[in-house]
Amino acid sequence: MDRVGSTGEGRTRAMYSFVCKRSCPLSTLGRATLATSAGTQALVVTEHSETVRSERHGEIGVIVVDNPPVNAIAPSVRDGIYSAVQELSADEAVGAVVLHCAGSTFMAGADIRGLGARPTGRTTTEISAALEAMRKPVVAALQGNALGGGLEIALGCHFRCAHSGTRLGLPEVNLGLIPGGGGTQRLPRLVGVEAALQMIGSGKPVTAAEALRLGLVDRVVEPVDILAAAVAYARELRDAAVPLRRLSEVAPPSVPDLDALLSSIESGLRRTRKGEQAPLKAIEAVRAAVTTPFHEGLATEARLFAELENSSQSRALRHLFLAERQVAKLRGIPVDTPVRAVRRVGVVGGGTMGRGIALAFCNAGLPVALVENEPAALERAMAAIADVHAGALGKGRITAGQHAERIARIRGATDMSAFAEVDLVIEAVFEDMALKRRVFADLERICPSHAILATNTSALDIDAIAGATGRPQDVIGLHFFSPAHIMRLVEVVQGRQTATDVIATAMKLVKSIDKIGVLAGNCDGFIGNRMLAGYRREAEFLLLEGASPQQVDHALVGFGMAMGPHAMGDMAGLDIGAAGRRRRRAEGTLPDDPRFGVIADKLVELGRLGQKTSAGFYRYQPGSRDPLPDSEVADLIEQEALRLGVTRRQVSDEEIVERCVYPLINEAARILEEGIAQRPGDIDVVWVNGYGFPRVRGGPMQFADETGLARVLERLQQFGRQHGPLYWTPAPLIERLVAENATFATLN
Ligand code: 3H9
Repeated sequence: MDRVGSTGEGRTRAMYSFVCKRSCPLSTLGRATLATSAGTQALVVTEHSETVRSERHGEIGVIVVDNPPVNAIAPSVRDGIYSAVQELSADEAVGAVVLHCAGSTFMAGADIRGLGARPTGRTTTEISAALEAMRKPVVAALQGNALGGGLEIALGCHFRCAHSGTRLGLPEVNLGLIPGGGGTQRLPRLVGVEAALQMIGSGKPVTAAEALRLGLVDRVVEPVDILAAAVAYARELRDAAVPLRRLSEVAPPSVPDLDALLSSIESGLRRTRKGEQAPLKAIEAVRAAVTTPFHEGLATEARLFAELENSSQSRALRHLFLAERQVAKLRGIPVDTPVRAVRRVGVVGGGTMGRGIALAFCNAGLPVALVENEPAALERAMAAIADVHAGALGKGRITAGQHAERIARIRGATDMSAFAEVDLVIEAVFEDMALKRRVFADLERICPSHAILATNTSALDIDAIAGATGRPQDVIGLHFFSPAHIMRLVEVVQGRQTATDVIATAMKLVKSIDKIGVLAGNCDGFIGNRMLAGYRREAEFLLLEGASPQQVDHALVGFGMAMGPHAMGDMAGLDIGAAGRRRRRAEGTLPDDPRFGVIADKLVELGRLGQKTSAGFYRYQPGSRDPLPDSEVADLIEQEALRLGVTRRQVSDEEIVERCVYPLINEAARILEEGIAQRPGDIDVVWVNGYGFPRVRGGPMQFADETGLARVLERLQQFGRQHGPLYWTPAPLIERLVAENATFATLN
C-alpha cells in the first residue's frame, strides 16, 4: 500500500490517500484507489468515519453506509455522511450522488440503543438538510428496510430509487416516538397529509409498489443490483438536468378542512393505539407541517420528539424492542449449538390448546398429525380447525390455494401410531400428571428416537413428566398461550435433564413459526403463571375487602391491562384455576389461608365456570362476551366476607393497582433469584406478550424500575404490616438492589 498524499479535509483524524487492492481492509480513515481483481476499474475510496465511505463510480459519487447488521444511524453514520456530502459537493468532477448502504438493507433507523442519551455530532435533521442542499442530483438507493431516520434521510435526497422488495416506513410510534429527522415535515409535502399520517400513526411500512403509487419513491427496480440501478438513474438525471426536488421548498398540501381530517384521524388512533402519546404528537407535528413554514415545523417536530424521547412510554417501548430480541440469546448455550431438523410435528389432544398449536404449525407450513382418543372428539377438533381456515379465506387473508394446502397439512388420527415419523410431538391433554405420564410413556415407544417430546403443560413438573420416559434429555415444555395460533408467546421450559440441543432446537423452531420463545426453568407455573397466582390472589382478596369485580377490572384496565383479572378468569374458565388449586391442596403447596381462591371455588361449585357457562364473576347474555355485573355474585362475595370475618371497606383504584401489580414484581424478583428466568427483560416479554400487561409500561420489571425500587420496597413493607408477612415479605433481590441503588435493568 503506497501513501500518495493527504486529502487535507481538516478533520481531527488524519486522512490519507493510498492505493491498494480491493481486498485491503480500510482500517484507518483515509482515501484509497481500489482496483478490481481484473485491474480494469479503479475506485477512489474515502473513509469518512468507521461506518461511512465515499466512492467515485466515474462521475457519480457514491456515499456508502456500512454499519451491520441493519445500518442503524449511529453518530459515526451521521458524521460520516455529513463529511461525505462536504467532500462530494466540493468535487467538481462529481456530477450526481447516490446514497447507498452496504449489506442487504438501507438504514433501518436511528440506533435504538443510543436514543435517550445526549446526542453527539451531527443530527439526522442536519444530514437530511445537507443532502437536500447539494447542487447536484442526490439519489437514495433503497433496499431491504428504509425505516425511521433511514427513510427521513432518504426524504432529504432529491430522488428515491427502490428495489422492488424494499419496505419503507416510519415505525417510530412503536418506540413511543415520532419521526425526529424531518419526516413529519417532508412526508406530508410528498404524499399528502392523510397518507403521511397513515404511515406515521400506524408505524406500518409500505411496499415499494405502494410507495411508488404514493409518490414516495420515483423508481422501482426489479431484482437487480440496486447500486448499479441507482447509479444509472443518477446519471440519467444529471444528463437530463432534471430540476432538483427539495421537499423543504415544496409548498405544504392544502387541505380543505384540516381540523375535520385531523380529528377523524385522531379518534381512529385513540381507538387503535389506546393510551399511547406518540400518535397524538404525530398529528400535532403534521399539523405544523401544513400550517407553519418548514423551519418552524421542524422546530415543532424537534420539541415533540425530545418530549417523547424522555417519556416513560418511549423508554418502555425501547426496552421491549431490545428485550424481545435479547430473549433469543441463551446464557450458557452457544449460538452455534447444532439443532435438530423439525419437518413434521405431532400434537396429542384436540381441545382448545391442541387445535391452536396444530394451527400454529400448520399455518407456518409444517405438516401436523393431530391425535385424539375418540372419533367424535377428533371430528369436533377437525371441524373447528376447518372453521378457522374458512374464516381466514373468507376474510381474504389467504388464497383458495393456500386454504387447500392448509386443510391438507393437518392429518387427524385416533391412534398414536400417526406419530411414527414426527420430529417433534407436543402433548396438550388435560392438566393431570398421571394422564400426562401415561401419554409420555406411549410417546417414547412410538416416536422416532431423534424426536423431541414436548408438553404444553402450564404449570406441572416437567421433570416428573420426563421421568415417565427413558429419555428425559429429549423432553421439554412448550407452553403456548390461548388461542395458540394467534398469541405470540411460548414459554420454553427446560427440565433438569433437557439436552442443550433440544433447548436450542425448540427456541429456533418457535421463532420460525413467528412466535417469541422465552426460556424458563422448571417450577410450579414457570414464569408467567407463577406470577399470575399472586395477581389473581389479590384481585380476589380485594373483593372480600369491599371492591366489586367490575371495580377491580376497571382499575386494572385503567392501568393499561388488556383485560381485568376477573373478566380474564371468566374467559379462561374458572374450572382451570380451581383444578390447579385442588392439585396444590393435595400436594400441600397451597397457602394455609381460607380466603385463597374462595370466591372462584364457590362460583365453580355453583356451575359458574365463566364465559362457557354464560356465568362466572360476571353474567353473559347468550352468544355475547360482554361481562355484565351480577347481583348473585355480589351477594356471594358479601356472604363469604362475613363468614371469613373480613371487614368490608371502600377500596381505592390506586390500592387495587398496587395490591395486584406489586406481587408480580415481588414474585418476579424471586424467579430471577432462583434462575427460573434468564433476565428481567425476559419476564417483561412474557407478561406483555402473554398476559396483556401494557406495552407502554414495558412489563412489570420495567414498570418497577420506572416507579423506583425504593418505592416498590416501601409499599411491599407497608402491605406486609397491614396484611401480614405471608404474601408480602420483600424478595431479597429487591432489598439488595435498593441497597445498591440499582435497578432490574442492570441485570439484563
Ligand atoms: C428513529 O429512527 C428515530 C428517528 O426518527 C429520529 C432520529 C433523530 N437500532 O429485528 P431483528 C438490531 S427510531 C439498533 O432481529 P429482522 C436488533 O436489535 C428507529 N439496533 O431482525 C438485532 O440485534 P441482535 C426507527 C437495531 O430482520 C438486529 O439488529 N426504526 C435496530 O427480524 C437484527 O434485528 C425502527 O424502529 C436499530 N434501529 O428485522 C426499526 N434495528 O442481532 C427497528 C434492528 O443483536 N428495527 N437492530 O439481536 C426493525 O424493525 C427490525 O429490526 C428490522 C429487521 C425490520 C430492521
